[in-house]
Parts: sequence; structure tokens; C-alpha cells
Amino acid sequence: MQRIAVVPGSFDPVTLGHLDVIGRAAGLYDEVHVVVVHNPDKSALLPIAERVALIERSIADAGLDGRIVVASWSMGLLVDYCTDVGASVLVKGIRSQVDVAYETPMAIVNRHLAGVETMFMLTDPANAHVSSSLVRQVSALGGDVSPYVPQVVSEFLQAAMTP
Ligand code: COD
Repeated sequence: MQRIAVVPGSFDPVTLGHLDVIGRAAGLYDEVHVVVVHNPDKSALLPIAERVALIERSIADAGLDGRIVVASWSMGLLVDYCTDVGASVLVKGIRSQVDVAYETPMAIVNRHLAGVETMFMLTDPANAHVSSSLVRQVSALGGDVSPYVPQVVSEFLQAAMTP
């Protein structure tokens, strides 16, 4: 049986922390779906289609192994996407206790709703301070985001911020 996992997120934009989790998940499962989901609690910087394109290019540039599908989902529950593609596992990156506290109720509800389990993958310590919101802030103020994001994202943001 194919082991399919979903790595969901806002990915606004994708960071080196996200990319590390995606690559490690791809080493554990037969197929990994990276799914861009709108988070209503956050104000968005990039359109969903742009986020998908940047993830696809980052994955290609990183030469990641494994079958990785990049998609977006706006049709309701995330577990419905999982059911549609036959995925039984969500993979969530964890940087701190804050992430654990945020993710734990969702993990329990997703298992109750559809039997989808959540695997918590600890971040690489090199990426423990990296977040999309930090990248958005540094970029908006004219700072260098290249230590935190794939090169294609850094170039994209630099071009977008250049008057
Ligand atoms: N290192 C490792 N992991 C990281 C890093 C890093 N540097 N940065 C972020 N992550 C992890 C996050 O902890 C998260 O697991 C994932 O990567 C995505 O992060 P973001 O910031 O891009 O995305 P979020 O947190 O805004 O996305 C939240 C989701 C949209 C995935 C979440 O809200 C969700 O699962 N929604 C489901 C909607 C639903 O069906 N709800 C009903 C049942 S719960």
C-alpha cells in the first residue's frame, strides 16, 4: 500500500524550515503532498498561486527526492483533501512549545474527524527561529531574507520590493 502524507501550511512564503520538513517527509513516505491552505488568522502577503509556484521551484532547485505533489486546498476541511488523495498522515513541523500548543488540538480533531494521524517533526535547530511572518517583516522593511528562504524566494521578494 502507498504511504501518502500531507504537509500543510500557509507557506507565505515557503522558508528553509518548511523545505527541510518537506524533504525529510519525502524520505519517509512514498508520496508527499505539500498543500497550501489559507489561514484565516493571518493576513496574507502572496496569492495562493504564487506560493504554490515558489514551493515548486524551491523543491526543484533543492533536487528533493521522492514523489512530491504541490497543491492548494480551499474546499473545506484539510482532512477532506487527505481523504480525497488517500493520505492517512499529516506532517507538521515543530519549533517550540508554542507550535505544540497550536497543533495539538488540531491533531486530535483531525483524527476524530477522519482518522488522519498527525506526525510532529522537530525542526532542525538551524531553522528553529525561522518563520514566514519573520520573513515578511524583514522583507517589508528592506532587510536581507536570504538566510531564511530558498534562493528563488529571496530573489522574488527582492524584485517585488524594488520600486
Ligand atoms: N521549521 C519547522 N517547521 C516549521 C517552521 C520551521 N522553521 N516554520 C513553520 N513550520 C511548520 C509550522 O509549525 C506548521 O506545522 C507548518 O510548518 C506550516 O507553517 P505555516 O506558518 O506556513 O502555516 P500555518 O501554521 O499558518 O498553517 C496552518 C494550517 C493551515 C496548516 C492549519 O491551520 C491547518 O492545519 N488548518 C486546517 C484547517 C482545518 O481543516 N481545520 C479544521 C480541523 S482542525
